[in-house]
Amino acid sequence: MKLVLVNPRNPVSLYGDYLWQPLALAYIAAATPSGWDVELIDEQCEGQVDYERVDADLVGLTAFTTQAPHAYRIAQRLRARGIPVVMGGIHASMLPDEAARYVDAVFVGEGETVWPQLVADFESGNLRARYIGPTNATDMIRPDRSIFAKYPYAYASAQTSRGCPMDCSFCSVTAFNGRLFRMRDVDDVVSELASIPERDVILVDDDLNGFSRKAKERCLALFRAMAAARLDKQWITQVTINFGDDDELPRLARAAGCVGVFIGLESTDTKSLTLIRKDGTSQRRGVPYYLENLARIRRQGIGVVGSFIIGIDTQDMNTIADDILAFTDDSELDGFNPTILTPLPGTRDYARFDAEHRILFKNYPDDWERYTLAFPVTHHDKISGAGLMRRYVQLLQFFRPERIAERYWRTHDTVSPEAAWHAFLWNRVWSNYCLRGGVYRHSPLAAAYPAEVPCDVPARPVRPSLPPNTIAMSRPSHREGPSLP
Ligand code: B12
Ligand code: SF4
Repeated sequence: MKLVLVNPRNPVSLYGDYLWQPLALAYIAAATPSGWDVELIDEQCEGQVDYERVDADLVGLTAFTTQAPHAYRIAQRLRARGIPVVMGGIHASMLPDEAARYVDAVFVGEGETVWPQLVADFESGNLRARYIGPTNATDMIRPDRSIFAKYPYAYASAQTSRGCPMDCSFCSVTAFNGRLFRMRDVDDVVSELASIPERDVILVDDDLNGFSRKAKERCLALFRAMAAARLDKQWITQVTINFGDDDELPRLARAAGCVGVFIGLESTDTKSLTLIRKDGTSQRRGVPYYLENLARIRRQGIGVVGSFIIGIDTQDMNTIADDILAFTDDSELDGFNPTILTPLPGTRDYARFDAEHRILFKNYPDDWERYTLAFPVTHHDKISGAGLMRRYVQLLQFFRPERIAERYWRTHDTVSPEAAWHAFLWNRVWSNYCLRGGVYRHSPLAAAYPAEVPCDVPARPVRPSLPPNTIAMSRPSHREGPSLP
């Protein structure tokens, strides 16, 4: 019997170049009974796939929300050929009734424990319409990464914890994975990492360091064990800003191979951090807290990608883009993840915007393709959709190629060469996104970029990389740039 697992392409692809192994499907592959052949089709790597030629007894689809409409089209094509389709992942878990209209079985929740039952039901001709996996399991099986061998991913992926105790209003993690922060056994994680041949790894945890003392202790133990095992990895992950509360976590993380962290900073004003319910210290202290902690993390040789949201009700829409860009300068942020507030299914933001009748695009499922986080889908009293897009394009100035080169060398000289490389990969993907498949490809901004940012170390700018303070004073303003659409 043959199982084909599909990661559908995001049609308004956020990433021109896909770098990361979709770990969920390796867990499903591992949970599949022996005797089955398992093959992965990752459209993010393949582009167009001819589903008339796909040979399978059963197909498993995964999808983020923006991928869902395309996933449904794939299901229709396969089912027309008599191939049964199961869909799981975050979107199907949040909206199982919608998914049920397009597939034979919907899988809600985490897959490992209940997938073998689904396969057994399928083998006996009793496939049910819905399966529910638990989201409180603490034991995790090892993913079967052999399915990734056919694609040239830049990062292997692994996971050391699940769940998040916070409940930020825009995020679906707590609704999906639960509030319980579930931590894997340290030795098990280290031995799994040791079995990964690739040097570069993304730990796809929602929040590697968590918020409790217990979570921090586990993190310290994990880093010590990773360092002692001399894994020789360069890894990146997501943490929360409290990762930089003292030197200890970042110092040990670096010794364990950490080269970059992604942090949701979200906004530069404390009112907005309160509205979206970030952690208490961020709500209270905001930017000064961010600056202190980012400096502490970067001092240890770890680069930081900061994620921001525009379109929060309490933000000043006249200044927010300038404020965020000024923060990227002041903090010397190595990489950037700008987003527009988007009510994703299952989140508190979705419930609120919907109750206030402010969601503009509700022709579902097709309109889910607009929920890229780079396109305004809600109504605001203070700013029009076009205005919000202009602000967003303004933020994209961060990715101007000459700035990517300048930033690469600044991170190289002041943080670490490894941090520079990994932040560059992130920024490069985003630059290509501005240029190619993205929703902003028709903006005059795109014309100001070269056709593609090559995947090579950028040439050192003629102006030598300056020490941080001097750069801050002499760097050209982000506000200079091509005129906005
Ligand atoms: C790592 C990560 C990334 C990484 C890598 C993603 C990748 N390679 O797939 C990067 C940084 C690239 C990324 C980018 C984005 N991400 Co992201 N990301 C995550 C994160 C933290 C973990 C995902 C993961 O790999 N988990 C580990 C695996 C094992 O868990 P899992 O995916 O849940 O899979 C289990 C179950 O869902 C189920 N399952 C999954 N698929 C299937 C299929 C079948 C057939 C079955 C039976 C079961 C099943 O079984 C699996 C094993 O238990 C999640 C948060 C989360 N908890 O999901 C956000 C999350 C998925 N991301 C999210 C978003 C919004 C984005 C971006 C759009 C953000 C942005 N603009 O920057 C982009 C879009 C990327 C794209 N595809 O175009 C949202 C998606 C919400 C939604 N409704 O779509 C999430 C949920 C976070 C949030 N804020 O709510 N992301
Ligand atoms: S945004 Fe981060 S801290 Fe907030 S709930 Fe989601 S995973 Fe947790």
